[in-house]
Amino acid sequence: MLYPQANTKREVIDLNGIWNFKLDDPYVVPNDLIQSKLQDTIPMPVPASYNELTEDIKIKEHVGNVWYEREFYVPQSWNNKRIVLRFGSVTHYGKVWVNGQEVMEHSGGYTPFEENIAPYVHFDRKNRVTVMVNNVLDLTTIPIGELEIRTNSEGKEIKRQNYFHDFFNYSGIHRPIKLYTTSNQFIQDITIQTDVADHTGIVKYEAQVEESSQVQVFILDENDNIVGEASGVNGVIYVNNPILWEPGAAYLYTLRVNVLDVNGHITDTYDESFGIRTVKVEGCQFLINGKPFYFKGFGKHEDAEIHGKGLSEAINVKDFSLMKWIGANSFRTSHYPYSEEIMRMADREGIVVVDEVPAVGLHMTLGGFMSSQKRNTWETVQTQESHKQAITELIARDKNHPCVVMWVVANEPAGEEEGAYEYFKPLVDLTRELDPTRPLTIVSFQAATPKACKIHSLSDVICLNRYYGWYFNSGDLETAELELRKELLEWRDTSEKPVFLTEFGADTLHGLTSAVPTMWTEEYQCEFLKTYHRVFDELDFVIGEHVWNFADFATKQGIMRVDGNKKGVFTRDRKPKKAAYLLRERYKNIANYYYKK
Ligand code: GCB
Repeated sequence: MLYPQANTKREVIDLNGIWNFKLDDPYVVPNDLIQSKLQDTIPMPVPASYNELTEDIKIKEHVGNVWYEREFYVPQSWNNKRIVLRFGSVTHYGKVWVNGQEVMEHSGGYTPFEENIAPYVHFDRKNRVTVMVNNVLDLTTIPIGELEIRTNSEGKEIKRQNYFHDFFNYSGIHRPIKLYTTSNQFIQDITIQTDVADHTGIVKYEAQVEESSQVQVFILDENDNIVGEASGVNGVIYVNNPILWEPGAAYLYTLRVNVLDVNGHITDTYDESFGIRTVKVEGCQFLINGKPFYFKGFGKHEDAEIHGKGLSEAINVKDFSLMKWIGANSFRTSHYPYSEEIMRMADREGIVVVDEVPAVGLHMTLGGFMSSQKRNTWETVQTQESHKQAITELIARDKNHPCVVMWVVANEPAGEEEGAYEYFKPLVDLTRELDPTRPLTIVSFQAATPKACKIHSLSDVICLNRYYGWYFNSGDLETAELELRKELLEWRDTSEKPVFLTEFGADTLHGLTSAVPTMWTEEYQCEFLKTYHRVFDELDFVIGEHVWNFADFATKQGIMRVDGNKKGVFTRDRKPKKAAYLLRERYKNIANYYYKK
């Protein structure tokens, strides 16, 4: 799916800013509501999570529908064009009306959706766009959740959203809303796959063009020189001696697609940037451009004070700056697709991305570990369809990003439970069919040991989230080290695949110190990391380490967390804890390539 682009043939209007907002409380019948403007609204920014922008707990913890509305003009010069209304993401479900007419709906809180609204807009007066957002998670959605509705002793209905993942269920319109034009003869999509052989870049492209007569394609280098060209909706272009996209040294080419009408006039054009690079798993190595790469970095979150999961370009720039400062070369989009804006920045900055589907919490026993109810996950969830949709939409959105080197089909599912293989096999097949060029993985939960795990054969890289020394062997790093080493060696013998520690970390209260490293202190976080580092450095099949987490982040209220998850190497407002200096020292001495001989 193409990102909205203003160019010689396309225009973009930004609909971000303050919208009118209200809770659906009491429940409002949509049909009544959309005939006239929303009443009794409060101002609400887009993009942002709505949860923490007022002092009202009812808004923070709201479960169900909320409404957003604003007015906008469409320039008369846009008449006779396609006018596409596009949402970067609405979490988790959105339904959209233009001038009271329903135009689209979308489930899945982290991927874009759009529709041509030309038939519904006025050119001689204001237009009104109304969006209903719903944040309910259930056993059919990705991520999953369960809605608990009960009546209290006073007869009042109490609604509670239970969910099995460890980050706050921020909701709202999280990413930009844009209106853009194309001609009626237009480029719907572009797919680019690259390979390299004998100093030649092989660029395979496919353009999906509506009502086309003729298609021209050019490859431009960073100085806008044409280095290759072709015609037709698909083909292969060879680039001699290409400058490869490398971690830490990004080089981006542009694939320009022009659509021409019968008279040879250009009716639509689109510039898609891409990198020439290869990715491959071979033996116990992860190869980028044929060289063994070592992942150093973090599992992250889109999370910040005040605006929650709403896009902030400022936070993103700050985070990339901190990642560079500390010497990281990669991050994982735990536990959902991040904004398109982040992905574009990672391409540009040469940061490697492990790209994750929002399939988190697929583990009924883990999620419900405080309850006596034990359910088999795969007999309980009904997520196969939404999971397929989430995979399809992620790959459609991110397939052309050189920064993306691996797909994550799920985080910590119940891989040790009966039925896991049958659940995942079709999803993995789908992922490979949609993108045969990148490896994939299913990130493993601690209970899915080499003996217990039923799904590791489906992954190209064994990705492990491990908490020896925290949830297990709490406070005992000596035992933690032995257990970690033992398990990793078992993985080597069981799988003969590369092993990547995608999570390991200790909750740490910034400023809490102790000469004797004890849990929650900054010193313990440092000792914890050093313990893991010792083991990683002994084992050549360990090809990466992502600390959990880059920064402290918000979680739901509960007895397990004090003001959120504190496993950040940085605080939530991005101040370094002591561990940041330790990591910086380590990362500076780890090259991107050939760290493990
Ligand atoms: C995990 C999860 C992550 C949690 C983390 C923790 O394994 O993947 O979402 O936040 O553990 O801190 O417990």
